[in-house]
Amino acid sequence: MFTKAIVRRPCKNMTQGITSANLGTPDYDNAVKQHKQYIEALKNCGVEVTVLEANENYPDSVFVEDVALLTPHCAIITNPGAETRKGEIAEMRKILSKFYKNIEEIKSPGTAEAGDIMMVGSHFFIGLSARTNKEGANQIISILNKYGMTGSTETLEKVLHLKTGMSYLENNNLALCGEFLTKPEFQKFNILKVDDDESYSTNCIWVNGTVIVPKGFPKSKATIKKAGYKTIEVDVSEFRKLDGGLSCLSLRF
Ligand code: CIR
Repeated sequence: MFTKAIVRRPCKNMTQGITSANLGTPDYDNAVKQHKQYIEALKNCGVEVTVLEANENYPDSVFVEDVALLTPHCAIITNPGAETRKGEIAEMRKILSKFYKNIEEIKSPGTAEAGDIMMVGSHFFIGLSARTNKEGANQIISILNKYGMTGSTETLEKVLHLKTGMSYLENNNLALCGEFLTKPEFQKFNILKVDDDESYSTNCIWVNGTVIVPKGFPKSKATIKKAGYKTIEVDVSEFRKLDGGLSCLSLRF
């Protein structure tokens, strides 16, 4: 169960955020509205939400998930692979010290973004991507081992972050799409296949028995409901324009 979440309000400079999406420039006012609805959805799932103020110095700072990996035993401050995001970690370290006694960090030349890391119980799948390198993944695995947890790596081919293409929904259920569907290590899960035309919705989040899904993907929503979950739809179209999904917008712990 999660009891808490951390989010950061979008900043006006989000229009300068990194993107490969080709969906146009995000509309700041609409992003603010959508972000408020996202916070409401988290609260409806029973978590207490810490809302950080917008930080105009970092256009992508709304995507808080990438700068820390929160585990039941420690917080790991990452070292983002994107140059313009590296500075986001300083403030996050201060904030997490209010919640965690054990705070670890990834050091250069290791890079990691936690959008590349998926928690399945005490095991963590780590995507090797343009943002998370082998050295970063090895540092994460060593830290996890120190606290009695484990990690393993996956090489990404097409997607930005590991969780762009998969979400663990607890109870052995794994939403998967594209390049991940056939990977042998995921065959032990009950795979909830996401069709290519709804691939954006693979990034959804389990929060205390409810799955928050992006608005506008009816097939995925039906698949998740059929697997026994209550769903809440949230429109995150403005964040999609910056390659961001639902999970990227919060840290849940
Ligand atoms: C970036 O490229 O870093 C942001 N525009 C999007 C980050 C999305 N985060 C995630 O998938 N965990």
